[in-house]
Amino acid sequence: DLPEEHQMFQKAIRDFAEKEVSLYVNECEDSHEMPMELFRKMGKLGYLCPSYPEEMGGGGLGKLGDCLLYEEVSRINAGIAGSIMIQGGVGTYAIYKHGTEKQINDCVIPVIKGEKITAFALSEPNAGSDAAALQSTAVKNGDTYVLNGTKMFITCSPKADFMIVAAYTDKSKGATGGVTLFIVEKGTPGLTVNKLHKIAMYPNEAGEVFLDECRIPVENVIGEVGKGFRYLMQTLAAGRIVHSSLSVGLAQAAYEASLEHAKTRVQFGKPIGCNQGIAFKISRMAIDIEAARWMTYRAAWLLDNGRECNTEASMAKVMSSETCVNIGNEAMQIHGGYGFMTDSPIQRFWRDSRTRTVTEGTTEIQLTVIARALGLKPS
Ligand code: COS
Repeated sequence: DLPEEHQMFQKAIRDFAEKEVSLYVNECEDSHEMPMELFRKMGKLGYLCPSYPEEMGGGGLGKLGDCLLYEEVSRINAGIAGSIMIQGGVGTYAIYKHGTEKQINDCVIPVIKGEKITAFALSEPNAGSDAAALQSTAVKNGDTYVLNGTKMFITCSPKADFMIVAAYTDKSKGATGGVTLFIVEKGTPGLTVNKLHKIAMYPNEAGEVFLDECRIPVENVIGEVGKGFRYLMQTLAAGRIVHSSLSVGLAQAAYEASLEHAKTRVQFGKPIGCNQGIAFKISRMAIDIEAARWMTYRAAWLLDNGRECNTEASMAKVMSSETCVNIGNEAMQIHGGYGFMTDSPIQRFWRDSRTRTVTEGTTEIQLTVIARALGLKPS
């Protein structure tokens, strides 16, 4: 079982998601915008960042708490869950772990309260899976750094009040010695964001971020200069765990709809679930969700207990995202023509689920991480 306090939180957040998050689904799916009002509401209730300590306004529930939140919100809407996930996840994690007290007060705490929005700007047009290939640069000039570069597919960037930006401060030292993380605030001269248009996860707004001679005070360096790539890897491992919980929640939604349809849709004089072909699909869904959920919780538990979790995070990511894609696909098959209708949630589950094996580190990257841990060197 989950610990008692986590069970209580799970119950509360499930109730909140069903009653409150559901109110924003149609509006966000139509507008392709994040629900800013919901963020503020959740911040006030202390629901936005359950992993952070209570003294900071969080729930003190560790990554396992984050997983429960994203799973329940994703069961209602994966796009909204995706935007929330950035806030207590990759968008603040490096500041929380390595930032100064001032950075935590100025950035992390307002995010926990739902007063500020953050984004995590790592990927670039030529640096997706190959994170070390990033080309953004930061050159020290007196008490500022001058940042130049382009960031791609940056979730929440169109609404971000600040973002964590990765750039090379010294290319000659390679990624592990030459990358530094910065806090770049909205309104910084030279910073522009161009909203991108996607086929899925509509409320999870994404943008292309341009940094043109952006002057950033040295106080906005996160942690130590040159340690950024290590912080990124740490951020991504934790990010893979919570990403998994979002996949579990979305798969759960598609499974529940499919189970209901299998019981109520009558063809040839009996519910379609009486056909072995359909019943077995539903059984498979139940098995895969069970496995993905517990792999995700276990990876979160390892992280919360200070244990090594890189491999388990990648394993959970592969299991949960592939489960989600498969279940999204099978849900479409089970629902037949009804699933294709734009007012059906099934087409949304199908579209949203397809993103899971691509975002936050592709399946191929996770398999590479796992293979390396097994002593193999796939190239
Ligand atoms: N915590 C702290 N440090 C970590 C770490 C973690 N969880 N994981 C790795 N590191 C360290 C390593 O120990 C290594 O340090 P040393 O050089 O001192 O040994 C350093 O970080 C670099 O790790 P690695 O050697 O594995 O780096 P690579 O360049 O070989 O990384 C992969 C290759 C593919 C793993 C990396 O580029 C990656 O994760 N790519 C996917 C990026 C991604 O997910 N993009 C989507 C982002 S959407 S938010």
